[in-house]
Amino acid sequence: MTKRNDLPHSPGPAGGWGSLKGIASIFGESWSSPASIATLGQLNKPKGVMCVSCAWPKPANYSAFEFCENGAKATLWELTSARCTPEFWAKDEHTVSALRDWTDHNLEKTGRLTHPMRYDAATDRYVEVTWDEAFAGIAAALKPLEPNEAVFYASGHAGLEASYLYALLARAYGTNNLPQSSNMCHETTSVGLTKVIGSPVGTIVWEDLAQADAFFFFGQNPGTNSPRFLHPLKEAKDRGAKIVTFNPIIEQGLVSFVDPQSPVAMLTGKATTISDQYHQLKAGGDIAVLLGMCKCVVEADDAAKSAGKAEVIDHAFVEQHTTGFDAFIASCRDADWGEIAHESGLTEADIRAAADVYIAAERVIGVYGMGLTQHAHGALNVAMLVNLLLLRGNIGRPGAGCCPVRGHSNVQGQRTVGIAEKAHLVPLEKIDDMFGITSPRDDGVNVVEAVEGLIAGTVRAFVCLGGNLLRAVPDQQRMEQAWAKQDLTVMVSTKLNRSHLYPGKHAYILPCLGRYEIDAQASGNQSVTTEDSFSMINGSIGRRAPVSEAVKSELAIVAGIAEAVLPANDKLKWADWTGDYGLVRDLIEETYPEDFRDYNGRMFEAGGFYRGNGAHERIWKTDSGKAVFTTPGELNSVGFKDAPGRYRLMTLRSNDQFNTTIYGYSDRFHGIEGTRDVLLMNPEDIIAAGLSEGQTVRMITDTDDGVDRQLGGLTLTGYRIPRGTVASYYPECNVLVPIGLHDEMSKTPASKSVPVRIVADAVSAAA
Ligand SMILES: Nc1nc2c(c(=O)[nH]1)N[C@H]1C(S)=C(S)[C@@H](COP(=O)(O)OP(=O)(O)OC[C@H]3O[C@@H](n4cnc5c(=O)[nH]c(N)nc54)[C@H](O)[C@@H]3O)O[C@H]1N2
Ligand SMILES: Nc1nc2c(c(=O)[nH]1)N[C@H]1C(S)=C(S)[C@@H](COP(=O)(O)OP(=O)(O)OC[C@H]3O[C@@H](n4cnc5c(=O)[nH]c(N)nc54)[C@H](O)[C@@H]3O)O[C@H]1N2
Ligand SMILES: [Mo]
Repeated sequence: MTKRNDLPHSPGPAGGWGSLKGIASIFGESWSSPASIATLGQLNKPKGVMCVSCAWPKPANYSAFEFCENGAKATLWELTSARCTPEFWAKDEHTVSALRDWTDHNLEKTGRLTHPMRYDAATDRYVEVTWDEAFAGIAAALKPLEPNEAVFYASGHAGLEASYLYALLARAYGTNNLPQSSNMCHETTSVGLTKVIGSPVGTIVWEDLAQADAFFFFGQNPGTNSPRFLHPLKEAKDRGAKIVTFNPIIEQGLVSFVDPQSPVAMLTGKATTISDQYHQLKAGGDIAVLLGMCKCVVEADDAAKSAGKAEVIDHAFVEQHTTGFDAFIASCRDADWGEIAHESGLTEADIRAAADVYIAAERVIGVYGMGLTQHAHGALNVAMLVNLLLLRGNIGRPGAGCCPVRGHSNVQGQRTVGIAEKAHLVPLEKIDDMFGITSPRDDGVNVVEAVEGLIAGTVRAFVCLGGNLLRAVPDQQRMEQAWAKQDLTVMVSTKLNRSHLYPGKHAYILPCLGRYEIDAQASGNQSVTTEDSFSMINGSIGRRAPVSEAVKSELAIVAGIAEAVLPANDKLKWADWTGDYGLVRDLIEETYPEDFRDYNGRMFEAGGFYRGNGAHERIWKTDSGKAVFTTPGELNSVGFKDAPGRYRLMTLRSNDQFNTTIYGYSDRFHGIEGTRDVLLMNPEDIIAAGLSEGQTVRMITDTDDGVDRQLGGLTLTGYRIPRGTVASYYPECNVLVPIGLHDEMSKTPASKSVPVRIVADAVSAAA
């Protein structure tokens, strides 16, 4: 049942002195200036600056330091004093081909990009251009294309104002090809949750955290990925709430936490135990676990009924608010414990113990992340968690709900303001009316379809508002070849990354201001807004000097491209909008009046203003107008059959990275230091496979689609992980993920269950 952390590597608690050391090492590594420490003090507070790291909400009652280890790292990394200037590119050894041998870490460590650059094929390097030349060059390459041959990608960094205009640019140009980083992330939520509760986003708000009696964590790792979550969790534990975790590996933040903001805790080292139960299920085993837990709830309800006790299932809620109940509970009754145990890797007793906590709690929050979304049946994972919550009416009342934890700081908001490849999600008629354009009505491509289009040669131009798509997507090797065949690649970026190193025929790097910098425009210094995981909108004001006079804001870059590419149109006032972002917020409010009422007036409210969410009020915007119970057609979320020698690979994040940005090589929570080239495997599996710890191994993707996918040079490391499941780092493993392996409903790549074989490296090299 409750499993202690007795793995060979024994990291200290999350938070505590370890986190301060982690921050200090980035400070040294990125050569941030001492003044950047002052910026940390302004993070996530009203009229401060919203952290560029994750989308965890900002409490209205903030503390003196409302930032975490990773927010501090992201901030210091962006505020580095290193600069990647035109002189960098002029050095003999810095050809684009040579830079492909650099690590992700070293590429970004060259510092902030300072000047717009154009790729020069003759010398194989980027050379400086003026902004006007860059915009004219981009327009010349885009204009001859069929609009659907171009893709406008966004990573979830840019604020709501720039994002709204970016979507407008794409539609006025003629395409809904607006994929976003969430296509690799929580698209499973956007599609799967909408289907069952009619909301594409989580249903809880900040106050619910303080009222929940129990939290269930399925595949989300707050210690690394949303560390400020640990504070409300600690408070919940202090008042007696229970936490139950399902995760194939031990994540330290879910084990124990020392609050770095508590002097007593820091000096005494007194850690709070986070999880009361920690269940190490197999990767892909969540459907079985959730079915087992629901089975226990149904049994308990039956027993209560026959004993004349209070019901366990909230039948009044089920009756009034849901559909599909009868079929679902029939599947619970039919479910076989032997199968559940086999599919989950847990015992019946483990699952019953978790269900006991669920049943005893009046108010429950179900938290999840990539461990549920990045699977072939990811949407079913999400629907199963919703089933569990619906049984006891745990959605749409105080202290209860569904809490997908989002990644990038504005990833959710970008979707809210129109960065969407699905036409029906956007009020196109209204937009056409407002701007005198004709938006296309056909759906655009998501990330997987964009990659397929690249490989097929039907996508010929890519504009990227942030991100490092080439490194983030599956089938990376095939992508590199396809990416460089395009007519045009445009990257709006803050730092150098691998996506810059496979330039199309025409290629531009456009450096932008970061959120911490002063954004001076015609009407004065501008602020921007973002939306967090709880649908709260927050204003953010940059106060630091720009990295270089030659960089532009993201909004100004979008407007610059638009002016060069689009025909003249009196209603598209790019120059006015660039001069005053408040005008763009007025447009957003006009387009989405319910969500953004009095936008300019409310943007600096403490904790942000709430955009609202039907499911939070028990208004279900589903086809049936009710919340939906889903009868599972599968018992695991994996898209392939088990076979001898075939393992389920889950791709990991370290606490020393933010996605493809690798801050360093110290993953103290996983106990891995100095390298990322490791393969974590159960010691019994290592022996059974005839391998030995410390040996160098190679992973080979075990599919028969005719594509050879391999990754070698990995040190085999014995680890406390269930048999049959192995783990290694993202993004390095992306060469192994087939583009065709994705959630069936949303096409989110199945990065948490990739079928692999493992061989000794030398053997395979000789083969
Ligand atoms: N420091 C840091 N912070 C980040 C990021 C980062 O890279 N670094 N990335 C940001 C982004 S974009 C995102 S989307 C979020 C991601 O944050 P998370 O959603 O937490 O994502 P991961 O760490 O990829 O995976 C979450 C957990 O799922 C577990 N897991 C894997 N497979 C399974 C499974 O089959 N079942 C269950 N139950 N668990 C499983 C893993 O062990 C891991 O602990 O974080 C954001 N914040
Ligand atoms: N195997 C595997 N693959 C995965 C995942 C996984 O868990 N496993 N996770 C997936 C997930 S959840 C996500 S979200 C994607 C991430 O995919 P992306 O969002 O495309 O990638 P990032 O690494 O976040 O992008 C980093 C780059 O963004 C740029 N940047 C940083 N800040 C800014 C800014 O303020 N403005 C602009 N314009 N640019 C900026 C910098 O140039 C930096 O190099 O990867 C996905 N891929
Ligand atoms: Mo993400």
